[in-house]
Amino acid sequence: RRETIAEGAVVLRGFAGKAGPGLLAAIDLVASQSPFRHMQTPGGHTMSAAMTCCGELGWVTDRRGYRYEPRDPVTGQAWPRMPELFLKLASEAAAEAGFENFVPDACLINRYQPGAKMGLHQDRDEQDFSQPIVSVSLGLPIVFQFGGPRRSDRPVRVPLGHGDVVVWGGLARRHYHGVLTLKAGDHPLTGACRYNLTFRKAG
Ligand code: MD5
Ligand code: FE
Repeated sequence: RRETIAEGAVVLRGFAGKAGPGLLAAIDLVASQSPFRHMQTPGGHTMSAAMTCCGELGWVTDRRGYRYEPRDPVTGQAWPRMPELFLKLASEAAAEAGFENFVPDACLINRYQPGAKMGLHQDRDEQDFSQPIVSVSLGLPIVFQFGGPRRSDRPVRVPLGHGDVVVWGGLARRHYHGVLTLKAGDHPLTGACRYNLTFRKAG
């Protein structure tokens, strides 16, 4: 159930499967307070994945750039609090991969519908790169692309399905990555969507 895809990148197959219904209910609660939205990139494109956040800090992008904000720019309010189930799952997954005491302050929730994708990029808006990132896939499967420290490094493709959790630490933390276009499908829990929860220590 534990696969290493590169130094510092560990896939825990199905780790979040049992928690699926609870996680979906928690996503709905977060989204009832801070709705999913399609953000603008600094280059003026609209992101194809819809996003919302919870926790002390939320990741946002607009024409001014990428950053973390303590408030949701759509509602003007603080982001919804991080559900206990999210904190528990993220810290258990991190510990399973060798990172004890992981306490995320930010959770980005990505919702992919058929046709949505995320191009190769690095996560580098966080303060502390010694902390891992934990990502949780829910619903429809997708193909993840995992590259190297340079954009030109040829990525490997890793299929990710419902309940799969990936812990990105060490060197992998700074590698280029993205997901291919989501194909249409119907998942018993999420219908036509894939959700990804990305837990980070951002501040
Ligand atoms: C997703 N989301 O499937 C992915 C999962 C994002 C994002 O990439 O930024 O919202 S997170 C995967 C990840 C995080 C940090 C490092 C690496 C991968 N990596 O080194 O490959 O929606
Ligand atoms: Fe990323």
